[in-house]
This record gives sequence, structure tokens and C-alpha cells, in this order.
Amino acid sequence: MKRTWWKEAVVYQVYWRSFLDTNGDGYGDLEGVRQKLPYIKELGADVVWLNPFYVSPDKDNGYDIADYYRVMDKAGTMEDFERLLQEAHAIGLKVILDLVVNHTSDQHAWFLEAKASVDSPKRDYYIWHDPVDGKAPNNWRSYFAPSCWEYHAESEQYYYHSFAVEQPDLNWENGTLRQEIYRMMRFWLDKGIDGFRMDVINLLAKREDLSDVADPYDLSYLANNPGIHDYLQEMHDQVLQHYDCMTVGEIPFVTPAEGALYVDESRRELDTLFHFQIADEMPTWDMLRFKEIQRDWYEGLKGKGWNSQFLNNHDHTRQVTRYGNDREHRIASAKLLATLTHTLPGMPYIYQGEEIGMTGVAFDSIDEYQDIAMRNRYAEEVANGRDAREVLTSLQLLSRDNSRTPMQWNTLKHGGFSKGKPWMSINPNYTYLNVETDLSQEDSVFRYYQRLIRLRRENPALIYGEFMDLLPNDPFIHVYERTLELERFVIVLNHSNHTHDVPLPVEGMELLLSNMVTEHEKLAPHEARIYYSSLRH
Ligand code: TEU
Ligand code: CA
Repeated sequence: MKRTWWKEAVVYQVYWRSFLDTNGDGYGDLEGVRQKLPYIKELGADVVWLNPFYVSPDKDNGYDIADYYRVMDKAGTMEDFERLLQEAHAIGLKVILDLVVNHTSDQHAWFLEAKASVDSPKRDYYIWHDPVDGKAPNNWRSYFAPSCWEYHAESEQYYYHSFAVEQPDLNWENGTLRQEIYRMMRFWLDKGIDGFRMDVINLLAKREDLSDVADPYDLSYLANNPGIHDYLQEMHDQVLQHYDCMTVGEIPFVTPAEGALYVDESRRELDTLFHFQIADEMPTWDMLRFKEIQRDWYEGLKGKGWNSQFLNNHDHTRQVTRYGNDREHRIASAKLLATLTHTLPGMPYIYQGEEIGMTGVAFDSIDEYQDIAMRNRYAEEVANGRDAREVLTSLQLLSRDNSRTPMQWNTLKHGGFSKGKPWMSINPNYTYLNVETDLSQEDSVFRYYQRLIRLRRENPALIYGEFMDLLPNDPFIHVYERTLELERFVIVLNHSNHTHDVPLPVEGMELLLSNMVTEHEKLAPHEARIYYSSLRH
């Protein structure tokens, strides 16, 4: 496939409100991100993805936007952003922003106008429906509420929301609205940003058939509806193709065949995607399923489009807690998972704190959780009569707050994140798990990421090489190869708490990188090795 800068890039995701607070208000800010650009550069990342920082009532941490053109006070000012962008570019980092255009905040001027009068031209920017038999049009749920329909008494109609009640969905059928969105995208691209991460972009088109669904909890009816590819092709044609930018679409509920329709280069829609087969189908680690998903996506996108590799982000529990071992093998496990995401086919994404092996949390009370998804679900289940303790425990492992606790920089109060009271409790393990401590240790996770990133950068086989799973049926050991022309890499991972034999054809290969020092006959728990050979030699 054609080589491009973004296919070779490593992305570092900054959840800025939890990154570094520079004015003591308890929220991380853009100035904090600017100050830490050298840190991100030192790690070796090429692109910084910033979660939304636009004006927002913050019901869903910035994913409910009230003004696409302004920076929210917590984050700072437009000048702060411009300085950040300029300094990032000056040290060779690119910056991509979150594009949230499936919905706005209910406080966006468009929605306020739409609500105020059925005759307003903005009314049709949103999706309205008359009651059916005096009730909501159907039994569809939303991500964050028991129904995707919210009644608006004044106009006696329901509006549609895929997420919270405070996040009404935009009506992409309206051509004027689409032009408004394209104009806004050009505004940011003209400032010099390098692309977009597109929030739930495959939800833009809505299902026409409004009949009840058999299982309202399977939200797939919200996504991938007819018309979606027309919108994305139009967006590409009118906006994206005119810039040297990259796009990554957040695309839940797709198989590889459906995913290919979004990123197939000949279709001129998106560059890359995040699919959620791992996140949605594997609450905890499942090696055989994981291997199958990797094989399927490799085959499905091969020669057509580009994938991403991530095991956590601001919505998903930290990988070492959810998929690895965050106790006695934390350091090895964090490195093994990194080895996976940086050597499998696709762009690797690092979520802030992952590079030091940060872990999830289990707070004692629902009051300590801020995540609207979790709080709403908790309220719904408790109202249905379930035991409150039990509900809390059941929601803890996958709470989005697991990954949203503040960044742990050092051993100072609040981990050096803030001099004020952090907007959300910090993980108490910051006393020994923080950037400063990690860097001072011989087995630093950060330094391992550095080596891994450098290795990938210097070896096109790890980026463009063919992928083959050499051990599809082993439930503990993952072995695969990446080959390009005369170069061959074999990656060997013991994803388990036990010792295993090296199962493999690594005879005569050179051990280039590993996450621990061991005797070579056996693989220690969570050991990761990268072997190399070249026919050139
Ligand atoms: O997330 C959408 C979302 O919840 C899913 O993509 C989910 O992660 C996936 O189906 C796997 O279960 C995005 C943002 O990342 C999130 O923070 C926002 O709350 C949400 O959209 C609404 O904008
Ligand atoms: Ca701040």
C-alpha cells in the first residue's frame, strides 16, 4: 500500500483535563499540555490527539459541545491553543482534534433555537418525532439513558439522542447543517491542525425503520445506517481532500467487511478507524478471541485501508488492569501489552499514563465517580430495585473513570498534577507509580516504550510488513511474524502468569528487544520478545 506519514505515526492521546493543571483550578489545561510537549516528544510519539476542549456545559466531559469555535474556560484560551499548536509543530509533533458532530450540547445555540420554535430554520438541525400512542416512538435505548427519545412538552414532540438527554443528535439529512459542520472543520484545519479523531462518526445516519428492536440493549441499530457513506464521501470531497491531514473514525459495531467500507482508500472517506470488537467483546482478556479479531481485521483491510491498535482510551479501563496483570507483574505486563500494540498491523495509540503502566481504580462510593455513563446506569439499576453495593461493584471494572484519574507525575501532593483540588480523585498508588519514579528505575516502562517506538520507526517491516499468526490455537502464548522483502520479525508474547516453553521457530534469529532479562529456554510470566532475521546478512 501507498506509504504515508500517518501510517508510520504513533499517536499519544491527551485527556487534557487529567494531564497537568497549571493554574490550580483542579483541571488540566492546554497550557499544561504545552508544557509537557517535550515529554511526549521524548517518548517518541509523532501525533498528539486532544480530547474536546470546546465550550461545553461538560455533562459528558466536553463531548457535549455548545460552541465549536471557542475554547472552554477550564481548558484555557484560543491563544493557549495556538501556542500549543505552534510549539508542537516546532518540535515535529502533529496535533489532531476531536470532531464531535453526531450531536451537540442541548445548550448549543442551534438547539436552543430549535426548541424555541417549530418554525425556526434550526428546528430541522435536530431529529424530532411525534409521540406514538402517547409514548416515545419506539423502545430504542441510548448509550447513556433508558430511551433515545426525550419529550419536549412545549412542542409536544420527542427529540432523538444517541447519548445523554443533554446531547441531542444532529440531523445530517439537512444540507445546511452539513455545510455548517464543514465550515467549522475548515476553521480548525486552516489554523493548521493535522487532522481529526471523529467521534462516533458512523452514527451520523439514522435508521429509517422505527419499529421496536428485539434487544434494545444491543445498540447496534444506532450505527451504520444507509446514507452514512454518502455523508463521509461528501465530507472528504468538500473538506478533507484539500488538506494534508489524517482522520481516524470512531466506528463501533462493525465487522472487518463493514469497516473496510469506511477506510478503503479508493472510496475516499476516512484514513483509519477504531473498531470496538476487542473493547466490546472482551470485558477481560481472551487470547483466542483476540487472535481471531487480529487475523480477521488484517485480512479484511489488507490492501484496502489502515487499522489502529489500542487497548484503552478515555472510555475504556486501563489496559494493564483490564487485560494484563496490574499486581505482581505490572511492569512486565504493561510492556507486553505495549509490544502488542506497537507490532500488530495498524497505527499504535498510547493513552496518557499507559507509558508508565498506570492502573485502574475502584472507588468506594458512587459519589467519587463522575462518569455520566456510570452514574446514569447506577441510578437506573438502583431505581429498578437492585442492591446499590452490588450495582456499584458490577459497574466498577468497566467504569470510564478508570482511565480518567489524573496523570501521576511525581510523589508530590496529587501526584504533581495540580496544586489545587483535582476535579477527580487521583489513584492512591501515585506514591510509587508516577513518571519520576518510573524514569528512575532500571526497568522503566517509559524507556521500554521509547525503544519500541524507535524500533518500529526504523523498521518498515513492523509497519508495512505482512502479518501472520504462527500459533493461532495457543491460549497463552501469542506468536506472530511481520515480514517485508528480506526482513523478518517474530514477536513472542507470554500473556500469562506462568512460565512456558519458547514454542518456536526462532532458531538462528537475533533477539532485538525483550521486556526482561531471562534465561532463553523458558518464557517467564508476561515475557515479551522481538526476534529478527534478515536474508541480507
Ligand atoms: O464514545 C462513544 C462510545 O461510547 C463508544 O464508542 C464506545 O466506546 C464503544 O462502543 C465501545 O463500547 C465517544 C467518546 O469517546 C465518549 O467519551 C463520549 O462520551 C461519546 O462518544 C459521546 O460523544
Ligand atoms: Ca487548570
